[in-house]
Amino acid sequence: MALLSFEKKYRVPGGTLVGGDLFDFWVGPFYVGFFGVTTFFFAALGTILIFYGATLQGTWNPWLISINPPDIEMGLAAAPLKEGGLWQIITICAFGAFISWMMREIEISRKLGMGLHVPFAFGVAIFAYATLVFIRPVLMGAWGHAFPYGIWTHLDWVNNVGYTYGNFHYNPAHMVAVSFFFTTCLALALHGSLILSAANPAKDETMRSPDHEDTFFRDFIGYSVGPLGIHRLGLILALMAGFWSAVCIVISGTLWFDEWVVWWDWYLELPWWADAEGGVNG
Ligand code: UQ2
Repeated sequence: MALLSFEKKYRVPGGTLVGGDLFDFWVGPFYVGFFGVTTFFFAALGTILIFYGATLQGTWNPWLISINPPDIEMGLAAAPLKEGGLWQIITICAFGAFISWMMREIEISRKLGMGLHVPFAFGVAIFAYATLVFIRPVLMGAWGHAFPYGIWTHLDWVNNVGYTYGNFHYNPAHMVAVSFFFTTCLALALHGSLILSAANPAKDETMRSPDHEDTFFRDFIGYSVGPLGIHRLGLILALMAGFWSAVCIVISGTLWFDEWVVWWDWYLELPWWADAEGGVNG
């Protein structure tokens, strides 16, 4: 079905969670909905407050603008506007916008009778953000443990927090997360190249079918995960990358306080070589 006639058929009232028919309309290509309005409100307010923070800071250099959380000494209190309060309100705006955006995805999915995979996946991204600016700071007792909203300052934050735990790459959950990121790249590179090799034929050549795609991998490695399976695999790999990223940072400073390399001492302390000559107890 041509896109325009499809949209005419499916752009019908209903499926909304909040607001009934009130915001159940489109502006150009965009569905609005109650959550489109709230997304716009929070995104606009948050952006204006970032610009206000830049004027307080006295720079318009985009690399240097930074909205900083309150000092650690302020704990979990509500801070004065110019001492981290701006960061707190901007964080609330960010959550408002992100959650509204996810709710809008849910409404659109409902309207079209689709699964909720897209909003669920976005929810994992929101969870990872929440881990950094809410869950971990609350567990550690201060908003000052959250990261600053600045292009260079957030890089400094990642660097400094990483080195607080020695070489952060020894964090086992970080290892798992990185492995998922790379495996996601592997899966997408395989998938993208396979699809293009079959579905984007040269001029005057014929398109190949999903059977060709399956057969390529069965010939190649004796196994094909299948045209639906590759998308299940891709989604789970990507979500696991985000999930384990959140785990690796939330355990740093809450469950584990030492350098991450020390965590591996359990390996050296395994009884069958700990007491041997040259072992940790030997
Ligand atoms: C596949 C298949 C696809 C694909 C890809 C594969 C026809 C169009 C890429 C091959 C993928 C495999 C064997 C899994 C690799 C495992 C990891 C962890 C990367 O079989 O079905 O559909 O796109």
